[in-house]
Order: sequence, then C-alpha cells, then structure tokens
Amino acid sequence: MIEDSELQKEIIKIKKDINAVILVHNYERDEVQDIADYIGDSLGLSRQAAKTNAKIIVFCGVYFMAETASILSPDKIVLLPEKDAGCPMAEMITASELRSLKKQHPDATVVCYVNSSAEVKAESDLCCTSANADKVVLSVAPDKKIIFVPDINLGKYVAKITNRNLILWNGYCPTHAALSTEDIIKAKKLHPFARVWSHPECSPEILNISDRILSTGQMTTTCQKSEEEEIIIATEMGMMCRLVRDNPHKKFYLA
Ligand code: CIZ
Repeated sequence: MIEDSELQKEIIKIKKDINAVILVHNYERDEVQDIADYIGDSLGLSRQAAKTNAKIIVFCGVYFMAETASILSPDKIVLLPEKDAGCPMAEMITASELRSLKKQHPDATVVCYVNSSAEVKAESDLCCTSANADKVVLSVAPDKKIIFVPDINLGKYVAKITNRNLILWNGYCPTHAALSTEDIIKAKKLHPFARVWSHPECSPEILNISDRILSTGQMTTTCQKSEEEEIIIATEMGMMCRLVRDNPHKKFYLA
C-alpha cells in the first residue's frame, strides 16, 4: 500500500507539472485538506480558482461544486477526482420539476441554493449560499413571491430571519437530517460548557436549541474571532478537521 505522504508528494508534483490548482471543500478529510491550494466553501473556492492562472481545477468535493467552478471558469478544465461524488439534496429536484413549480407560480422569483445542479441553476433567477441566503432573499422586492429550492430547512430558516413568505421544496441533506435534538441534548449534557454551532441545513428544532447558526465558511471565521473555547459542531464530520487544525487550543465535539 502506498503511504499517504508518498501519494501526497506525487499529487503535488503532478499538479505543478500540469499547472493545476487543488480546491478542497471544508467537508473533506484531513489527508485531502493537506494537499489543498485552497480550502473553503463551494462558492469561495470556485471564486478563488477563477482568479488563478491555472489551466486545470481539481475540485475535491461533490458534483455540483465542480459544476459551480466550471460556471465561473468556463475556460478551465475542471476535474472531479471522485466522479460519482454526488449531493443527495442536489438530486432531489430536477430542472423539469422546477419548471412545473414555476408554472404554478409564474410571477415568482426563483432563488436556488448552491447545492443544486447547473440545470436547476439555469432555471433560477438567483443563486445563494448558506452564508448569504438571507441577503439574497432580501434583495427581492417585498411584494414579489419567492420560490426557494431545494433545501426545506435552509428555506424555513431564511423565511424566519427575513420575515418573508417562501414557497419551499421538500429537499434536505440526509446527513443533517440524521441529527436529532436528542443528539444535541446528549452532547450538551456531556459537555455542559460547550456552545452549539449548527449548519442551517439542520432541522428547525435543532436550530432552535443552537447558540449559533453558521455556514461552513462562517464556522471557520467565527471560530478564529470568538472566545468560545468548547464547541459542539452540528454538520458534516469533515468540518472538524478544518476547525481543529485552525484552532488547536479549542475543543470541538461532533454532535
Ligand atoms: O456552500 C457550500 O460549500 C456548502 C455545501 C455548505 C456551506 O455551508 O459552506
């Protein structure tokens, strides 16, 4: 078996030879984050790659992320190392389903979450991330109807904080949906001094008992600024690698 470190050296050598840039999503494992040129959220990474003069983008993430990078860098070749890496939530709505929904609400503005296929994005008026969904929704005139797809949990959260009525789709992230309020309560009992940080793809019940609701990018920046020393993290486990690496003196517990 080839050691991780040997493989990493080989990957970095090939990357230089072919003028590629390696983007690694916050959710990826440590050994993949180790070889990254950039680590971040899907939009941030795609924006960074667009600014480089690399000819090839290697996107260590899922399909919709590679598509996003390709949309922002149409002249670059985008490679997805694990070609079957998909996002179940993105697969929960198709372009034709969105077209049917638009027919039912012809005057509505469509806001789609970045966790969606390029075809669904093409049917939408605006695209948002979990970090800017509230701002994007508030940019739509108050008298306009808004369709928000595909994540029902992010949609409910954004409807609440913006006080806007959103027409929602029943998409969700199975990983965040697998978390229950009991998991959070259990983690709080085990770590009574810890704060709870949840991703907005979690259920409204979990968000209601969380101290902060943050996208992956917001988790990294908030962690560096805040004085909170012990944090229960309610999102994909790969996020822990990034947080532990950037904040070695803090304690993190995966919900
Ligand atoms: O936009 C992203 O990269 C995802 C999937 C989540 C987030 O909160 O950053």
